[in-house]
Amino acid sequence: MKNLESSLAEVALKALDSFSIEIPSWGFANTGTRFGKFMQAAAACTIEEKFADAAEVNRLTGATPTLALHVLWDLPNGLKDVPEVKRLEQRFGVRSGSINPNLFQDQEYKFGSLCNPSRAIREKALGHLLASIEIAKALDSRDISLWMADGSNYPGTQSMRKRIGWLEEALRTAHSHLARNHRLLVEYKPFEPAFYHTDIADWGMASHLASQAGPQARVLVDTGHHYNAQNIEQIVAWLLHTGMLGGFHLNDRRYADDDLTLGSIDPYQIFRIFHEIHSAQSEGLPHAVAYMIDQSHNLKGKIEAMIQTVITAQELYLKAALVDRKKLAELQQDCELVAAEELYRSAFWSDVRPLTRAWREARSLPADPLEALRSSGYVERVAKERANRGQVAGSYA
Ligand code: RM4
Ligand code: MN
Ligand code: MN
Repeated sequence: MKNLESSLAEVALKALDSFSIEIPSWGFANTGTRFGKFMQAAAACTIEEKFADAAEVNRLTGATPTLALHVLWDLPNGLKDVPEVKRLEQRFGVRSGSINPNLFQDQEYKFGSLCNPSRAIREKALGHLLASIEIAKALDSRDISLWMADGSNYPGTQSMRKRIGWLEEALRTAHSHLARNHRLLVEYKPFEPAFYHTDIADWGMASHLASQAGPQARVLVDTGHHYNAQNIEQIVAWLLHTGMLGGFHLNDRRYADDDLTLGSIDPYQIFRIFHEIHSAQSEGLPHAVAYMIDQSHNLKGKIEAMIQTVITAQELYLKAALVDRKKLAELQQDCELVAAEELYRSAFWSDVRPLTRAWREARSLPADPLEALRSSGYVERVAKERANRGQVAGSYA
């Protein structure tokens, strides 16, 4: 750090030290599109392999201490699988992160889970959500992260209002089972797999449901879950203002929920989102914001893509940390439009790579994690080990 201007270096150290990103177990598994899967020899099939890959990402980046788990894919036997997960946590030095219930794969969920017209199916879905909360308790995970595929495909075929009521009721019950340190994160998405209406289509609906559920519920913003041209940083500003921001599923998109590499299409948007958070933090943001990656690459090497994403997130987070917020507030107050915009933009355009590199060196991490992955031979080694064992069927897992 000594060669860098000391105030900049200080901002960088502080910003990067405080920025951890959770990686998803499903990001290491074979995934595909609705047209097919391209298998990768190095893809992880077992929970042990997923922990091993997560540990490799954390070893090289120093920024990913937790692994998000999807209950059905990672703990198919529910609570019974917890001791094994705990052993893996110890062995690989990575903790379990958010617990993601799966309310979209079982045949019964064809017409919905928590919003299904059938009481029995709603109860089954609630049972799974409550079981997921118990898993979070047993693993000492803070966040239970709920995404549902519920919705309908044809106008007039479902009562949207009845479904709101069922959902409110289910989330209230779920909330009453949370431990004191838990948070229930409610994710929204306006399309896919339902294409006429989804039961939690946007941040307003998610925020309403979270407030109805209770004080420990928050909204989860997946950056891929918006219509084109949506001003996501404004949504983030609102959620910060109302105290309802729980965290992010980070990824990029061009058309739909593409789950492309963060910043590969619109890095400025992620910068603008991070700016809102830094700005709220500088005014004493009262609660935690979880940063989680939600990407599962079909074409790129999975570990490589994960590391590339972590690096990109750190760079954009740091760029946003460099905005001179005091000066910006003055320019905003005086309506100095061009000067304000130039100040904002110049932070985005500054090359922070020397700073991230210096941070890594100061923390005894590889200066170039992607290069370190290549020279470690990890991917080739696990590809060989994993090549000939049977593939696990099913999406993501
Ligand atoms: C959804 C959503 C969820 C993720 C699933 C696999 O589109 O983003 O967060 O758990 O995909
Ligand atoms: Mn998501
Ligand atoms: Mn998604």
